[in-house]
Amino acid sequence: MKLIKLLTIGLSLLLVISCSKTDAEDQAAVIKGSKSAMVDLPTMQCGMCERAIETGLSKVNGVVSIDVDVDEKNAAVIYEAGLINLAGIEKAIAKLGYQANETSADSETYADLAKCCKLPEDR
Ligand SMILES: [Cu+2]
Repeated sequence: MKLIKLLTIGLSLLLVISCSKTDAEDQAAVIKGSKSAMVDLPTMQCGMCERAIETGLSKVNGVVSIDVDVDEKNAAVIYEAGLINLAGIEKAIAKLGYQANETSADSETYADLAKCCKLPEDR
């Protein structure tokens, strides 16, 4: 009886250890495959732009995180290299109506942006 109880405890302990090991391995894989990049956002104007870009990009598959700096007009992006690349990120930002590095903003989306989010000459 005592042996069975000991065996059960040992087995469940082993299960817990192996489970937590898998989690750690998964996490390591995510960190290993992720890259970071700075993206210039020369046409962004205000906090509304910041929210629009952060919200829009956080929904894009492969984007781990995005931190937009309004004053510096750029964004720090962390992404899964196996799921998306920098060109894909630039394209996703352009689709939201903003220039990303050398990738021009989608003109239709740009036209629909709030006045304060457009370049001063387009207001
Ligand atoms: Cu704006």
